[in-house]
Amino acid sequence: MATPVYKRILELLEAEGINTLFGIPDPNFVHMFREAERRGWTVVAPHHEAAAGFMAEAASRITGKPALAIGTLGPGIANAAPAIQCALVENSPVIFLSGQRARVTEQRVRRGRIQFVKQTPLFENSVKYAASIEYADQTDEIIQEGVRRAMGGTPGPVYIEYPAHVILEELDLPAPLPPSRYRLVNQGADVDKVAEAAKLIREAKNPILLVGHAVHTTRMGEQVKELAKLMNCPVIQTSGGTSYIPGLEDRTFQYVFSNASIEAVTESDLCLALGTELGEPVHYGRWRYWMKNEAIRKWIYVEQDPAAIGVNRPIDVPLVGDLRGVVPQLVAALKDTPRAPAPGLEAFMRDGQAELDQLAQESLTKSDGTGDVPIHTSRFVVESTKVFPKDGILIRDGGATVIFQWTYSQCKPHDVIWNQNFGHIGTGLPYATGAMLADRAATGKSRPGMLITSDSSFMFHIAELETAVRENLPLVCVVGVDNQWGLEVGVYKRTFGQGSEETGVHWSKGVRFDKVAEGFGCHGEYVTKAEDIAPAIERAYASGKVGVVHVVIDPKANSEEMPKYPEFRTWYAEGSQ
Ligand SMILES: Cc1ncc(C[n+]2csc(CCOP(=O)(O)OP(=O)(O)O)c2C)c(N)n1
Repeated sequence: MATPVYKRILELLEAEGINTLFGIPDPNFVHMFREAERRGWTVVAPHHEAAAGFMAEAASRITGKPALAIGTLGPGIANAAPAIQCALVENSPVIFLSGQRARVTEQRVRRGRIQFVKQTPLFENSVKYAASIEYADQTDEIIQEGVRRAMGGTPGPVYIEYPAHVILEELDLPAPLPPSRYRLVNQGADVDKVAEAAKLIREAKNPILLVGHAVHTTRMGEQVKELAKLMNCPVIQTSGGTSYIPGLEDRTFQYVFSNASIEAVTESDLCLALGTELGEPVHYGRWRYWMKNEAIRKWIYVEQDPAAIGVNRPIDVPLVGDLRGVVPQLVAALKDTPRAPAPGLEAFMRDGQAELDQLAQESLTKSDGTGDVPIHTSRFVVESTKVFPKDGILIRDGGATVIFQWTYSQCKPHDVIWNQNFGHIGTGLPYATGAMLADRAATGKSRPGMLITSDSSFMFHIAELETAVRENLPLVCVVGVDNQWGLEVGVYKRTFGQGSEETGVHWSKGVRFDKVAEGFGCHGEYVTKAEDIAPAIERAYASGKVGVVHVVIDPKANSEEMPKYPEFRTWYAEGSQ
C-alpha cells in the first residue's frame, strides 16, 4: 500500500516506541500532525520551538527512548537552537525534524525568499548527525541512521530536514524493521571484562557505587538496585543524577553535598561508576576528595562510548556497553556471591540521614514562620520538598535556589528533570510539561509534578503554563520570588564587594505570579510566611488545576548565603584540573 513520506516517518518512529511529538505545525507539517493524532500520538504544540525541544528532551529522559521535536522551516527551527545545544551537552537523544523549502527553490539564484535560510550549516556542528531527505526512498535510511546515531555511543541530538517536495511523495514498503535489526540495542560488555569486574568487586574492602543520570534515562533503577544490594555498599549520586533509585533511598547520598558521601568516597578502594561522564561535578573522579587513596582505588567504568574510556581518568576495567545490557551482566556475575555489608555502610546511612534532619532543623531557625523575618531560601526548599507528592516527578530550575536545593532538599524523588551540565535556566516549565506528558503517554497514568524554580527562570517560558492547563497536568510550580537574578547578584557582591553597583540583575517588584497564573486558568497562591508554604502547595494540588505558588523569599539570603558555594566553585576552578 502506498504510504506518503510524512506517514512513513511516523511509522519508523513508532517502531522505536515513540508516541509523542512536540512542535508548532505549518504547511510542511499539518499532514504529519493530523496523521499522528489519528494514530493515537500525544501531539503537543507549545508556544515556542525552544520549549518544544526542551519538552522532547524531558520526554527522552523519562521514557528512556528517543524523542521528537519539530520546528518549521526558517524561524521555527532557528528557535530550537538552545534546545539542540542543551540536548548535545546533556546527552539526550532528541530528533529535531525541520521543514524546508522545496529543493528546486533552495537551489535557485534568488533574493527575497520567504522563511528561507540554509539550515543544515546552522546546526551540523551541534548534532551527532545532520541530513536531509532529498528523495522519498531515502526516508528509512535517514530516519534509521538518525535514531542509530542519537542512541549509539554517547546519546545526543540529530537534525533531519524534510523539504517540501518530498512530504507527499509515496512509498511502497514493508513494515519498518524493529530496532534490534538495524542498530545495537542493549548491548552488553565483553564477558571476560565482566568476570574481571566481578572479581574486583568481590575482593574490595570498601567498594562504592557511583551513579549518574543515565541510570534514570535508561530506566535501569530496578536492576541497579539489585546490583547495589549484591555489592552491599554506599551509593553515591553525582549531582546530575539526583534522581533516587526506588528502594535505595536510605543508602544513597549526593557527592559533595553530603558529608557522609565525601567520607565514603575518600575511604573507598573500589569505585564502580555507572551512567556518569565523570565530569567536573565529580571532580573527574580524580582530584579533590578522590586524591586520598587514589593509589589503591580501582575503577570499573560502565560506558557505552568506547572513546570515553580513560579520558577523564584512568580506568582498570572498562565495561563498554549499554547500561541496559551491562548491569544485568554484573548482577548475574555477582548473584551467587553477594557481599557482606561494607564496613562503613551502616554509619554512611545513619550519618547521611542525620545530616539531612539537622539541615531541616537548622532551616527553621533561619525564618521563624511569623513573616517578621523574610523567608530564607533554605526554609523555602525544606517546606516545599517536605510535601513533595508520593511518586511525583521533580523538576528544577533557577540559580541560587537550585544550589540551596542540593543541600536542603528533603525529598528523594525517583525522577528529577533538570540540566546539570548545560545549566540552561528557563527550562523548568517545558521540562515539566514534556516529562509529564510523555510519562502519561507511556504509562496511561498521570503522575503529579512539582517544579521548584526561581522567578527569573520561571519567566523564560511562562506561556507554557497554558500548555499545562490545556493538557490538564497535575503540576504545581513553587516559585521563589526575590525579583532578581539572585545568583548573579551574588557574583556582583563577591566580585566588587557589598553595596557596589549591580546592573542588569534586578527587576520590578510588583510582579505577582499567582495572578499571572490565574489569568492562564491556574490556581494561584501568594505566600509570605514560611509556615504557609506547605499548606499552599497542598491546596494547589487539591484544586485539581495547575498550581502556581508565589513564595516571597529573602533576596539577601538568596544571593549571599548559598550553602557549599565554594564547593560548587571547585567544579570549574579554571585551569586547575
Ligand atoms: C539561559 C541562561 N542564561 C543565563 C544563565 C546564567 N545564570 C545562571 S543562574 C542565573 C540567575 C537566575 O536567576 P533566578 O532564576 O531568579 O534564580 P536565583 O538565582 O535568584 O535563585 C543566571 C542569569 C544561564 N545559566 N542560562
